[in-house]
Amino acid sequence: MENIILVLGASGQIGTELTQKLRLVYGNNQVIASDIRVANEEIMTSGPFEIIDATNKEAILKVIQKYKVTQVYLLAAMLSATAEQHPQKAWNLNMNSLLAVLDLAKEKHIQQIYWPSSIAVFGPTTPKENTPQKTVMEPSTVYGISKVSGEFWCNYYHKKYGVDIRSLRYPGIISWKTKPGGGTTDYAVDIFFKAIKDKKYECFLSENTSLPMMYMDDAVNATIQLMMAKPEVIKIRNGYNLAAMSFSPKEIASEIKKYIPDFKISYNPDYRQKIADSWPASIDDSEARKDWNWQHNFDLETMTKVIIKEIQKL
Ligand code: AKB
Repeated sequence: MENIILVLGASGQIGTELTQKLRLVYGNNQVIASDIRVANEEIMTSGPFEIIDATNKEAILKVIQKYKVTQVYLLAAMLSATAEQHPQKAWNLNMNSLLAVLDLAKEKHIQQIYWPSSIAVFGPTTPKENTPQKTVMEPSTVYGISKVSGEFWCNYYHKKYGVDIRSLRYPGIISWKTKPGGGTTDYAVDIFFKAIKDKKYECFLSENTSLPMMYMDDAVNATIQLMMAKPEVIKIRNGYNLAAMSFSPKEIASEIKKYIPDFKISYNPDYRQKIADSWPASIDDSEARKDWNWQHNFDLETMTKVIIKEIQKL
């Protein structure tokens, strides 16, 4: 049976690029993009688009039935920094959307789900370096609480109802096509735009705050690779650790200086520093590498080179 894919949250940072790649892989008309707001021009015109509130199970079901959807990628979410400002809204969006999609799979309307977890499932009591797959998960953020709870729900629906749910604990995702919104790792995107435009950047994290990060291309490839893997190789149903690189604001700034020598960074940590301090500095993703052959392609050096080149062309 052919795959018909629905992407919920296709206007967001990851949703935009994931939808474009899925359309390349599966064909434009096999991938239905959706969001609560309109998407960019290319997403709107290259294939079907529907306005959907991802917490509205009936609205999702309508679209599933209209297009005979087999797989749902649920990318709609409120990220860590915004979630701290709007805890109830974040909980409602992040949880109700996941439970709606899990129920639709349990009721056999769809066959497979992708849902992103995050390094935010970890907290201050988690080992900070090379954080293992299975370890203490006591998040101190609203976003982290929603992600850890979501992971438990994914595991539960898989074990109890046989739902084919797959998930990755994304590190900070860095891209240049669509900007992120409301995350703690967003500085690592903004820094490129400000470096090229203003030759200076004021960072909201302190200079030595090291966090796990990944270039968008690697994140999109990992996601599609995980979804294409045979069910028997997927040993973890709550969320695979996933890693590519770790760096601090000071380290990315010095990499950028190789291309923009007069670039200056200054530091003015705000409430997001506390969030970053509660997260791991590096991640052990050996289970993903072992189970479904995950490999990253970009490190800080290669990613910086590509992003600077691409932003300069804009
Ligand atoms: C955030 O900063 O909130 C996200 C994440 C690490 O999940 N990028």
